[in-house]
Amino acid sequence: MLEFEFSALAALGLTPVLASRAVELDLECRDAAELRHLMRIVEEHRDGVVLHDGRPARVALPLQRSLADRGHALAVGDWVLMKADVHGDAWVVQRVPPTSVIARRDAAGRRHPVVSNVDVALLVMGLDDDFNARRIERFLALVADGGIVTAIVLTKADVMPPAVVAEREATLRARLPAGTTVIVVNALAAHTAQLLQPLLASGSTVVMLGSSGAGKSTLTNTLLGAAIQDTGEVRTHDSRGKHTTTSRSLHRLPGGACVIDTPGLRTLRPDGGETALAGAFPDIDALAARCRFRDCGHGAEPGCAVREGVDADRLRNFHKLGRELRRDSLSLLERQRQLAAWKARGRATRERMRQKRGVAGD
Ligand SMILES: Nc1nc2c(ncn2[C@@H]2O[C@H](COP(=O)(O)OP(=O)(O)O)[C@@H](O)[C@H]2O)c(=O)[nH]1
Ligand SMILES: [Mg+2]
Ligand SMILES: [Zn+2]
Repeated sequence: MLEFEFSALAALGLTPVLASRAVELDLECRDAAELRHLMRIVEEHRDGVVLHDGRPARVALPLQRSLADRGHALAVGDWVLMKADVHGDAWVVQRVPPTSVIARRDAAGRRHPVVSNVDVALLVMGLDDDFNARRIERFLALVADGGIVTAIVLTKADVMPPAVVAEREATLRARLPAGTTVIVVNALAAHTAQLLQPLLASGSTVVMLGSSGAGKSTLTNTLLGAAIQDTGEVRTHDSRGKHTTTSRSLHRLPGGACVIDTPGLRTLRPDGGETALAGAFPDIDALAARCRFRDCGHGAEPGCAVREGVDADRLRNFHKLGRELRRDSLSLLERQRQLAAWKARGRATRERMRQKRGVAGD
């Protein structure tokens, strides 16, 4: 039996789709009479999670196993079914299939979810030495797959000379497809919350992504109107922040949206194949139709409309990300083949053992 109050949870980002998925999942649970609660994960730690009522919970082993088998894991933002045991300890027993997932791959090609059930992604980048157009394109590829509204937030406009701010903003706007939202802010200033208001609809979930020191936690605090998230001093010689935010966490804003602050992602490799790439580079996708050759690789081919119409460094980054994505999906296939081979070998060994025992027993 599932207990939840829709209107109360809607303020935390619960949608009708997620609620009906939760009800379905509850009906599938073996013990129909057992009381389960619909909860959202707001923090993630090594040994468990924190639920939206502040309660720490551990993840039941069967769920851990079934998620791992499918290459999934729980993330902040996930809706889950929780039950309390006889000691009153909370256990996460089911995960409601999320409506959106942002995942990255590590250097070995393994997939790691970053956050679930997100409506808006704010790609936060400093206008200081943190500024890097290629990295923004990488972040755009990271979030391109899930129907997530994306805005680029350029911070530290207050500490940079106005000419540099203007030049960097213009560079980015010229390079990215028209219609990309770019907002220039001082993350410390209270009025920045008003600038971002159109992206913070009540009941929606917003995630802050960006490298360490970019101003994600500062922005989170400004939106919250309170110093909740730790912010770090930046080492002055290279603008890199220390990793002060160690786990992702979800907060409710006064205006009714939820915001998820994240630590800087060290290895930022987008997940998802060619669709993520096409989603992040819609201009290239559109121009490709006008290339002379239908199978144009936008390399050295004559009559390439992409090479003509797209910033050269952007095109180089597109090719680089494409190579990475293909390599990752290849190594994933390779791992799946290995796993299948191990399983088959295990089955064969068990079969031999059984036959041996059978022979011995005769
Ligand atoms: N002056 C100024 N400082 C900022 C701005 N954004 C971030 N900072 C500072 O940069 C440092 C790193 O910010 P933090 O929010 O911890 O970065 P995070 O790693 O992305 O969470 C902190 O000392 C902030 O005060 C900004 O827009 N203007
Ligand atoms: Mg932080
Ligand atoms: Zn071409």
